[in-house]
Amino acid sequence: MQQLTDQSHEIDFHSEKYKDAYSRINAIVIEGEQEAHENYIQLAQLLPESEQELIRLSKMESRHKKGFEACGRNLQVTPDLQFAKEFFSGLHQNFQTAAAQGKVVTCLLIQSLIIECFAIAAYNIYIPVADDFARKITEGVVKDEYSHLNFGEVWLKEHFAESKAELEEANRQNLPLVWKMLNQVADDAKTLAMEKEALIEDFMIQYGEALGNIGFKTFEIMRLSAHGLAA
Ligand code: Y39
Ligand code: FE
Ligand code: FE
Ligand code: FE
Repeated sequence: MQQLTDQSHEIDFHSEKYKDAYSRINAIVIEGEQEAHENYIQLAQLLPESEQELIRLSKMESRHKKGFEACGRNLQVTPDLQFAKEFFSGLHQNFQTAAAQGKVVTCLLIQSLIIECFAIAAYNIYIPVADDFARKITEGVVKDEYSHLNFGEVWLKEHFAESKAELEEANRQNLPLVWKMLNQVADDAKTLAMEKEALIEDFMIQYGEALGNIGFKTFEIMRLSAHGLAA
């Protein structure tokens, strides 16, 4: 079984090319985990009835950040955090604007659906091609990310009728940013043996499933997905 899934034996984790690409991808993950930590603290303030649970999720995100910092150190790579901040600036800005307006549905769509699905796709595709140290860390992290996605699904399912219009608008505004982000890192991801097509496929499967779980019908999911692509 290990032989079938582990493609990492062909990768030179210490080549300059690998480490250069890793300095950006590792930074994206570290910055993403930091922003996810902050986003769940803000969500805890917006949703007092789920405060304890959301603080728990925010603490998991800090642990993820520490784990990925260790992955960078293990390969003697310095993460390019400036690049990563710019990489997330669009989603970050949209989350902050929504939070300031108390738009909890938009905040949940951005963090608990879009960003969590992006993380799950990236980590699933990374695990079979990661170095041994990073693979163990990432396997632990991805389990947590499914539980974060689940939080968003459950809340939005319970409030589906009154959230639907805001979800559609938030999807239209934020899904195109994901394609832009994916294109921006496609070359670096490829250097880490992660194919863009595989990332897109995994993301669309996770995101489509999530939309279905909260109550969208299949034809609506197709429309929501296409809006993202076309914009
Ligand atoms: O909820 C979370 O922990 C998510 C913040 C972390 C985001 C990870 C973003 C991964 C994108 C990597 C792109 C690699 C091709
Ligand atoms: Fe911030
Ligand atoms: Fe995380
Ligand atoms: Fe998460």
